[in-house]
Amino acid sequence: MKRVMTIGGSDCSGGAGIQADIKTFSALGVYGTSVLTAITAQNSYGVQATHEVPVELVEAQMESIVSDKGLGVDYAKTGMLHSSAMIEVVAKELKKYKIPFVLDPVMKAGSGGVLLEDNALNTVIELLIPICEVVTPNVPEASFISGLEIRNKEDAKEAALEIHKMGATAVIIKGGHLEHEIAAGKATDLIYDGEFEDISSEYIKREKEKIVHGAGCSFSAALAAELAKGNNLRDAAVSAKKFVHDAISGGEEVSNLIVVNQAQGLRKDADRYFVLENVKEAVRMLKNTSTFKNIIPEVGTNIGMAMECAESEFDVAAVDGRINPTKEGIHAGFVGFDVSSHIARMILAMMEHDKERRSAINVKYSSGILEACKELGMRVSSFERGKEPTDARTMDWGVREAVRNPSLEGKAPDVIFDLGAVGKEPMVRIFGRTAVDAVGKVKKVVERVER
Ligand code: PXL
Repeated sequence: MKRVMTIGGSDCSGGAGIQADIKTFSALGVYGTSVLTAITAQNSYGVQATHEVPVELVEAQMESIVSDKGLGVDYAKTGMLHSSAMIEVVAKELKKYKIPFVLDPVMKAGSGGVLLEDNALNTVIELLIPICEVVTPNVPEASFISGLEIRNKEDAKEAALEIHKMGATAVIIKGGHLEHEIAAGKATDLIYDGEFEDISSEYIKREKEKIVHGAGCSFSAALAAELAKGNNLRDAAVSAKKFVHDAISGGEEVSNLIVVNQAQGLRKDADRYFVLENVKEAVRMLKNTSTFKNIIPEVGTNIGMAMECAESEFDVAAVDGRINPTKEGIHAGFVGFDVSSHIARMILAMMEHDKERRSAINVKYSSGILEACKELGMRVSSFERGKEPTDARTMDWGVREAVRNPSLEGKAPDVIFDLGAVGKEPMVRIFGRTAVDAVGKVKKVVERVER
């Protein structure tokens, strides 16, 4: 495993600084070490206090990591360095051990607090820019470093050339601050390492946007992690940008704040796998329930489950070609994503009302089945196909109708049935948190019906 060392300040609010770096390193599969240069007291309103760590202790932390045969460093990144004296010692150590590093020229916190003293910018330019592999200013930082006003992309190019002349091997000026880009819904990073290149992504505008804090730190940490793994600058920058994009777009709501979620990509992949395995397990349970075949409707059964963050049918797993009774027992097609629009739309419509209710299965309609559901204490609702508007899609419309039933008092139903129409078989749909949960309900229903 590659080892990446961050040198920067603590953000007690957990959004930026060392905390963001460590989360990013873990998410990207590198081993993170951290050298603390300062402790900040901050929250979503601003930085309330800062205390610099003595420079001797910063030097000692770096020596401890570097001198250990087991630990060591493959790559580093710097964040909040605060003062000239700090920059001097950090530069000395990085140079002494020839550690390649990403320089994030942090000057201000997202909330406006000072993270670099005014007179220290010259020391960054003098001592760190000439020895870094890549420097990652945002537009205001690039403007301060180059001394040039940046209003558009041409200005950004001028600034990048200027900073490159100062000795940085490569410069990445992060977009996200240029008005016309934001207006066009884009955030474009400009890379210069002798040649120019743009990396664009969609600009994510969140309602509580000012709260999104730590994106810059996560970007430079992700860049250091990807470079440590041996990727070239362009590939590393593309990966780092995607990482931050996902962390922001998948940002978590913590009470009334939205925080950057560095684990978003991992969680999404894990959930995709969980959903797939859960539906497979549910299908195995159905196959092992011999009486289940008695409640399979004419059109067959399907069972599906959606990912937590499901946006479309692509995020819902189900059985390809449905589950049908055969002479040998119950037959089911393979389980995969995006194989049943019907069940997917039913679940997505339910999740508009209750995000936790991610699974559905359809079974035959009979008064006995419906009675059994009610006796088991399930909340039952229905819709009438006759009332369906001509331009509606049955499942989306039907679920939304059934969910609105005032007798539910705002709670999500466990069961939605309809009595069919000409050429349309009546149907019962049972919902659950997971596919296994939904099948658990189905099993109870069949047991009761068979009694
Ligand atoms: O985003 C840069 C940054 C770096 N380091 C610390 C910070 C911040 C921003 O708030 O607090 C400690």
